[in-house]
Amino acid sequence: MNQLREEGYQIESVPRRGYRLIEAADVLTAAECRSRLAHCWFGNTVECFDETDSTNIRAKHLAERGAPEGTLVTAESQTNGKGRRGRHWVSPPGEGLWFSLILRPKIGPYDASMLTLVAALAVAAGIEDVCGFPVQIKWPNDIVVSGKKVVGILTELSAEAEEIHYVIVGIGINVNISEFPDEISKTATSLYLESGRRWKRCDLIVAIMRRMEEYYGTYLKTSDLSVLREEYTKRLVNLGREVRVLGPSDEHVGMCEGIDNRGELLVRRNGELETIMSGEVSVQGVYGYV
Ligand code: BT5
Repeated sequence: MNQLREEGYQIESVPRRGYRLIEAADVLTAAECRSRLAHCWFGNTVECFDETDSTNIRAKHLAERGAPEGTLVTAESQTNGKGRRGRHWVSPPGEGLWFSLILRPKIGPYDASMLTLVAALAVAAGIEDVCGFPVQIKWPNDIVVSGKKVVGILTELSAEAEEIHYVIVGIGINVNISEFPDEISKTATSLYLESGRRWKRCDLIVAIMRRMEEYYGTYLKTSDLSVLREEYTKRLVNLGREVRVLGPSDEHVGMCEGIDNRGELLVRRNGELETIMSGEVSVQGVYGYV
């Protein structure tokens, strides 16, 4: 009984009769993911870690050893969760979804940045399938609810000049987190905080894998976002707002007019329309995070 309680099951002792299970724990197991994704190509191979440094690092090791496209790696907690450009990703145990997916697309390395936008669309649609409330995308890789970040995506690539070996799409979702550290408490939120109810993480990961397979298939037909652009633009929180574009050496402000077929952000500045590539810059709202 103590072992089950430690794993998160809520168990009540009933005098003279034994024990009663009050609430099943929200445990994420490889067996459950695999069986619920049986008809899906994504999730064909699943590894669930209890604690690990970063699921992107684990997925990378598996990819180097030949793991197939669609391999899914999850962790209950990460000690070295990674954001972009060396930033840290807060990944406490049991309350979030921290996972990575291995892809092996036959596209050129320069097209890989679009996969972050494809993943953002799939995660947004998967969350809506399960939770039923609308979520938006902050270009290129954040999902936001009520103007706060609920998901971050980190896409990493191993490639030669013309050929991709593999892509790791790392996704962090704040599912049932009720409190954040001070440094992100103003900009971060969770599905629980936004809805007042707890969500089963396996339901979410299954919905997202299904959507990912669908949107990835659509993307591969053209190797660009021509088909997905309209849907992405509908979800784009930056659309029609002033954005601050922070480059490596300068920063400027312009009006966001959407994305182009390559997923670059269209920003109008002094009458001129410029395209912003995601690798080089960060984009913020003029008055805060969005
Ligand atoms: C990201 O970076 O948003 C990408 C995050 C990817 C995390 C996943 S978890 C599974 C996989 N394994 C990994 O090691 N990583 C991936 P970026 O856009 O650079 O945003 C990072 C910034 O978000 C930080 O500097 C904080 O300000 C903020 N942040 C950190 N943890 C957060 C959280 N849990 N929720 C919301 N914001 C957070």
